[in-house]
Amino acid sequence: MSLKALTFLTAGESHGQQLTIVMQNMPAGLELSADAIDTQLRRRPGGYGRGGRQKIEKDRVQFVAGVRHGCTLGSPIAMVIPNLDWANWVGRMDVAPRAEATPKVTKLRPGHADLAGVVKYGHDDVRNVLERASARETAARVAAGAVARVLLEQFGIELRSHTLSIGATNALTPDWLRRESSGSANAEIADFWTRVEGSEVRCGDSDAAERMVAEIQQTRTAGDTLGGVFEVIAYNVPIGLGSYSQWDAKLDGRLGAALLSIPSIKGVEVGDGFTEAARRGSQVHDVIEYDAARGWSRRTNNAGGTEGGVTNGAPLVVRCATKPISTLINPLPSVDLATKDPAPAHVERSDVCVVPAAGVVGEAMVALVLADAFREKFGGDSMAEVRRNYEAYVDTYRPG
Ligand code: EPS
Repeated sequence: MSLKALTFLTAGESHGQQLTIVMQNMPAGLELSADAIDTQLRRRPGGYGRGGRQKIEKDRVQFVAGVRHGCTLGSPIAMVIPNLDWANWVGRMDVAPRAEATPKVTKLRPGHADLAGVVKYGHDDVRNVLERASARETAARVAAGAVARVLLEQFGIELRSHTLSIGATNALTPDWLRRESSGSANAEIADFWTRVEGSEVRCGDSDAAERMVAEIQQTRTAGDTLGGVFEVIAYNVPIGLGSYSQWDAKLDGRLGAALLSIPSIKGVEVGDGFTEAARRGSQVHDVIEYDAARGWSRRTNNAGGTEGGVTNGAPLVVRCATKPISTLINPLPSVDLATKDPAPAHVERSDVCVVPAAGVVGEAMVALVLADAFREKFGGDSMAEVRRNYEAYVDTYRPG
């Protein structure tokens, strides 16, 4: 495996004291504030279909290393996000040994990491698995992704995400959204994203959004859960991130791995992915054009911004299929770990649908992959050095 240029680690249990994030190899001299991270954290817990936990948490980051006077130092960056719900779990989630026994979770939930986790780690309490397998961890990813995003924004890269479907309800999405090389510079595209950010299911098709909310309501009443599909688009990505030279350098593979690591994500496609399989090559490949004023461009963007595992200058487009989450209020039949007798699965406060939140997490993971590939391509220890390297390279193909 190649050494990653930008690395990050997260730690923390869902009902533990805090989430902790450590990032390595961000350049020095990047302006970074807790506000920039909190702005992204605020986008994740919203979304119709979340459970009671989101009323408790007010995710805010604290930088504890790597930043001084509002600027990165080039040393590892450490951040923490306190879990406000922890106060309600003191005792049950104590780090120190406990005299009195804590009730164990033993009824295994199909679809969660419960069974595989207890067998793998030798636990007799499913809580020891579910606390870390919980999607609470994605708050840490959004914080790391927000740091990556601050770097990318310095070079005009914009990241967006929206919901394409929830359950059986599909949104109609204009094709120009994925074709234009600029996000906020285009008024129609900017309007679409404003609508998405204002939608409680993060969907730019207002009719479909209403039907999605209704479907979530019906599903909640039935004690069930719902999945869906979201799309992430990155605008203004330079040509040349990733490489065809080695299997693990290919950007598509890196995106796939990063996105599939998000809890509940069971499928990823780049560009038109699965629908391309049924079309002829002449209908799929994006015709190349050159214009002295615009430089390189494509008539279409079916490839979703990568060819040969390398970005090609078109918007990067990835879609993720999210399975319905696995804690059901109307539980599926299962087995009790302690007795091996049949028992309904464990029921714990949870969400009905997390697709809108998952889109925000998807954006964060795409930001981290792009920032890693960006650091790999342009190197540099300080922002001034990164910028020199970036400008000199982009000048080799930029028109004018
Ligand atoms: C989750 C279960 C719920 C979610 C949680 C993920 O938490 P709780 O068990 O505390 O009600 O709300 O997501 C978050 C806490 C979050 O911040 O996204 C699970 O089992 O994965």
